[in-house]
Amino acid sequence: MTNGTLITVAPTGAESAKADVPALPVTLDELVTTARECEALGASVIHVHIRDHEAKPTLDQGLLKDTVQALRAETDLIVQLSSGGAVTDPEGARLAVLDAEPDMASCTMGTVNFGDDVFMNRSEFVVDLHTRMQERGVVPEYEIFDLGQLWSLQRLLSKYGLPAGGHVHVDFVMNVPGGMPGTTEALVACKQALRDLPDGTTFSATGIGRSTIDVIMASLSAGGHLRVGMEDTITYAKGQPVESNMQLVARAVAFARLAQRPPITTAEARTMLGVSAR
Ligand code: KMH
Ligand code: ZN
Repeated sequence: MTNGTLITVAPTGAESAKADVPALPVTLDELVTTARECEALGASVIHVHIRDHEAKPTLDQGLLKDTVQALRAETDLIVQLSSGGAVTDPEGARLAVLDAEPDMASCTMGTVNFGDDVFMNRSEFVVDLHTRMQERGVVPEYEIFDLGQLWSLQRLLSKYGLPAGGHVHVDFVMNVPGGMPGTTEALVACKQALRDLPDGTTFSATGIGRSTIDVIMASLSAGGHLRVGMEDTITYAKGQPVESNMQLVARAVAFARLAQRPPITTAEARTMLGVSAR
């Protein structure tokens, strides 16, 4: 078990518009440049949403395949595609993300209110996603928006078996309006609930919006890992827009170093997560 910190960058997401957030990477070139710079700073996983030529969220198969190939060619990062997409994406397109053959994909463990929208994740859909990932050797990151979703994960694993790679890694996505808050108390409750999951289960945490710093500190002190990026945070401090994903990764790395849990390498991250070497 490493004492270091796995740092995931989530550079784009599906929620912010390029017109509102000009620093958001939306083209393949912008994404690859961001990925290289974040890797150099200490990120080892990239959580990817892509945009079309109008900078709108898309799950286009060809673009997803090009993206996976380009990130593999230009970086050593673990490439994790979002299977969540945007709240409007249909289940079929979300399952088809796996056809782009990423190292990892996200797998959200239940339906959650998402601001004024609903992020739908029916049980049957989650089972489909989990079993298809097992068949294809794609390692899941289970996204947990609320405490009860950890019990759904425990039921999923006991009925359908461990994920590809044999290791369970979850990400607590905190402070979504409709999910759990981005507080130390909520993170500790989630961590305690991990006792019902397989030994060695690891966790990252993501604090949406202004909860990002509280969640970074809570996760580091609780032995967890970090996800940061402009998918989750577009304001660096009050009245100060985020300038780049690198700024957020650099801040997370600085916190991790202060906690004496420096960023782990991509090779260490592969070993920890059960992702095969290329
Ligand atoms: N964009 C959200 C609806 C994921 O990537 O798996 C879903 C999301 C989670 O971002
Ligand atoms: Zn996402």
